[in-house]
Amino acid sequence: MTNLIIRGGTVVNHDHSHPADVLIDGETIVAIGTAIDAPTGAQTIDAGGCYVMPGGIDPHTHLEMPFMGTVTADDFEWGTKAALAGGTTMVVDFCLPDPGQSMLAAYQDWRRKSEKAASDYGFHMAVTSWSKQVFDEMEIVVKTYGINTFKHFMAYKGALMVNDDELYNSFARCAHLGAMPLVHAENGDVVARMQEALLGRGVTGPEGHAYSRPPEVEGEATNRAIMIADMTGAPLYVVHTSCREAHEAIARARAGGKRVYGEPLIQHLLLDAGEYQNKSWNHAAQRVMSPPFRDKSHQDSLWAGLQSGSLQVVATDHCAFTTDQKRLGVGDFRKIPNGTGGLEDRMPLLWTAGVTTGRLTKEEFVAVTSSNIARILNVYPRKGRIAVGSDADVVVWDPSASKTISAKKQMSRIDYNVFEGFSCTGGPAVTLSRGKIAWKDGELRAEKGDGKYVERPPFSPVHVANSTWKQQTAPQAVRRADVTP
Ligand code: DUC
Ligand code: ZN
Ligand code: ZN
Ligand code: ZN
Repeated sequence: MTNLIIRGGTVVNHDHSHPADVLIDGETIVAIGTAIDAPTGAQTIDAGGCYVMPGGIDPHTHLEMPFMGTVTADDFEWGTKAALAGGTTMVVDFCLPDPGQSMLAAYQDWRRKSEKAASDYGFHMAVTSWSKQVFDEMEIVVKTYGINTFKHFMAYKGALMVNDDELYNSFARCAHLGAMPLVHAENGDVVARMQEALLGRGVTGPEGHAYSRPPEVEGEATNRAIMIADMTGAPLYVVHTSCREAHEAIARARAGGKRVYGEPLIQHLLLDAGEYQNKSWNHAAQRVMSPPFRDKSHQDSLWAGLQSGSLQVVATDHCAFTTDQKRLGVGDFRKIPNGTGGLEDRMPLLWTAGVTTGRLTKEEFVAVTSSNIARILNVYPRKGRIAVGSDADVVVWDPSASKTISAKKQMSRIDYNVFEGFSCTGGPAVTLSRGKIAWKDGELRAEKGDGKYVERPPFSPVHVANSTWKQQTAPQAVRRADVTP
């Protein structure tokens, strides 16, 4: 096994920073300290002036995913190469069965597609319908596949959307299995009504997408999911929290003792609804995603949530489509494939907009890009910490690095970048993926297939035992909702 020593940097974890060298043996961190003797032949990385941080974890990607009549343009190879180039060493992708399709078949399909991954990766499983088969397969997904999270779409009516009955059944099943439900929280019935009304008034362009999905539809669905999860005793993770209404619902729930987590995206933190106004059709359509970009006042709420801890994770929802793919929606905004990219840019952008401005400390940066989600997903401290025994997923972060984001230089296979022209201060000088140099001085060294599948064990039943639902009249059997198919 090769040895590697990172000398002269400042180790930054979510709770503490200190100057130290880091010794790596093979895939694992084996020593941290100020006077480490490296074994002869160990390779040295000079981290002088740099921070030595746990590699980023992006818990929300859609790689090579069939969606809205097409397939996302970044596959596991290029999506994970983009991740590594930006300091992210693990992604968690959504395994998405068609409604009625076996989860087991979808899992096999995703394992096959992900063999190309250059970084480590895991999966969430989507629940897109409810049946005895789904009920039974969820147990296999948790116990055999090492997946402890199930995603639910409350929008995309007529395709992926599940109703409240299905949510209740699936959340209760999650609670029983020690798994956690995730929700895409938008009221899909109301969105469909608004889409029809807009088209009826002749609004067909990308701006109609944003008008049809106002913050109210997200706030309502977030509240509803929180209450349903609490009644089943399940914790809840709300993906792509984009607005004040959703953030407030999450903060209120947490203040009341509920285990609810919120995940803003780097896109919603930095881009606003002006991207859809007075812009070319292509420009606006390239930025169509759900939820859409919001007014700036919502961004302030999201930043405040990251600072106070009421929101825990910054992700990307990396779901990249080319301009040609976006043009499937010319004449009807409902047909514009929803999604934007961000994997390569998440960490440099968050450092620039968060740390260099004083909004976040460097420890908070590590928390929201890596450690918090490692804990939420139950892979900590194997991932998400610079510690002896942890995987050597390390980013040597140069706070003085500078770059201007440009589609011409990106790993992503699409022909534009929603952050085109943004200047970043701070970026990865070196990214190590389980001890291997994956990115160094602007050059990608990781190879297709270097990544490993990461299993995640079920959660402690403490989450279930601590449902805050206090309806005294409900018999215990109903409260625990030991649901049957
Ligand atoms: N939102 C997107 O923009 N793309 C993928 C799915 C989603 O919920
Ligand atoms: Zn979503
Ligand atoms: Zn998504
Ligand atoms: Zn926990």
